[in-house]
Amino acid sequence: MSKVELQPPRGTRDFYPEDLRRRAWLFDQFREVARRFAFEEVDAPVVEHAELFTRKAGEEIVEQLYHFTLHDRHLALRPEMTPSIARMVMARAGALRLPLRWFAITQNWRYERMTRGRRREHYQWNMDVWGEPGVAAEAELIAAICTLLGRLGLGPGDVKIRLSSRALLEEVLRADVLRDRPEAFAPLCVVIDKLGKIGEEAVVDLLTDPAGAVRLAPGAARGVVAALGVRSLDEAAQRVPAGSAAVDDLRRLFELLAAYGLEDRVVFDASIVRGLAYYTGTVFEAFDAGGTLRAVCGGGRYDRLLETLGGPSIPAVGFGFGDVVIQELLADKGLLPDVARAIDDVVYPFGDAERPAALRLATRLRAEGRSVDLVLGSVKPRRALADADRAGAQRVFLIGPDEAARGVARVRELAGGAERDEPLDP
Ligand code: 4HU
Repeated sequence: MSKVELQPPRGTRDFYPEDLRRRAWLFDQFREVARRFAFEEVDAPVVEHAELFTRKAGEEIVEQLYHFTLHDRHLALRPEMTPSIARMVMARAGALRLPLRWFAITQNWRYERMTRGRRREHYQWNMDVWGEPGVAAEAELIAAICTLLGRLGLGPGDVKIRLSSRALLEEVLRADVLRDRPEAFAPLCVVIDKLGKIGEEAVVDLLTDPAGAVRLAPGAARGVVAALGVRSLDEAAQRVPAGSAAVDDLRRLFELLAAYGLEDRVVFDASIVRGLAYYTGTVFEAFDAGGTLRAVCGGGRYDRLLETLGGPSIPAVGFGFGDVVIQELLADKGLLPDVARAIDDVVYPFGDAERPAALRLATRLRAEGRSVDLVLGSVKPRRALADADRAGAQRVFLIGPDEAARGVARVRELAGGAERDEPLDP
């Protein structure tokens, strides 16, 4: 047989121990923040019925669905967690106490066709609040993101959250270019989300494409792009009727964020719309201040997702925070830790005769909760000590013929080099 391919499938990653330690460290940060905000962890299968994800708004996430048919079932690897969470909420809608706060850390998949150097999987920390229509939910979620960023050493000068509202944009457009075409709003958002990536001309082309879902007149399309350029919430407020619910919500949200002490972390940015069709209200993304990387995280309110899946009406808001961009940013800033192994003790029998005593000692230490590396095979003392040092162990228990005869182990503290005897059976 020819040798197997050593690279994992294109766009996927192996995690060697040092990589997995770093990933586990990041996930621990996610979990710790989720715990402090009293969110409960959930999970769901990575394979779902493809129809859970298919929508007709032209979203990249749907066009890149990693899907296949097996035994007449059309299945897909999840490209994001929100639809699975929605399915879980819907399945128990009558029995759940709302509002609920759930989080998940999941591997998500996309079948990216232009593949050179592009990834097909990533992990994402997802936090959602279901059953709370008010912006207190948004404020709590954004506070959780900021808590995480702060723990990682990223201050307001490093990462800012840009925030807007699709409800506000919808108010502006409904009074004008979308007066007769309310159904064009979601696909319009999907298109204008691409503004930063493909530029104004390409966005106007898509908004006016006679074969597209939006089909604006050229002047209207330019007006939409112009509306995204408003500089402040006050300026945006002048474009909607007085008493706009969307403006009131945004003002209230900024008040709450200020009360969390986050006024320097979150800014209004009318150009934020997000690329998913299901958002209905607040939308936000976090970016590095250097402006060189993709979004660190993003989220928003999606009050009608459950209805579109055939369920009851339950308001919801959430975010996804990926594992890739944050690690790039932390690496750039020298904030990515080299996570050491966490071995406590190495137990080292000199030879076969001492092995039974050594494994009894290892078993006792393990029962005490210590992480114990029992040296296997016959290893030279220098090698055993060097390995113990590399593994970051605190202590080495050496058992040679003399120690075994006296019923002790020679204990060496690797930090200071101090040595003493300790009874094998205390
Ligand atoms: C996405 C979804 C699944 C996998 C990857 Br990589 N990226 C969209 O951010």
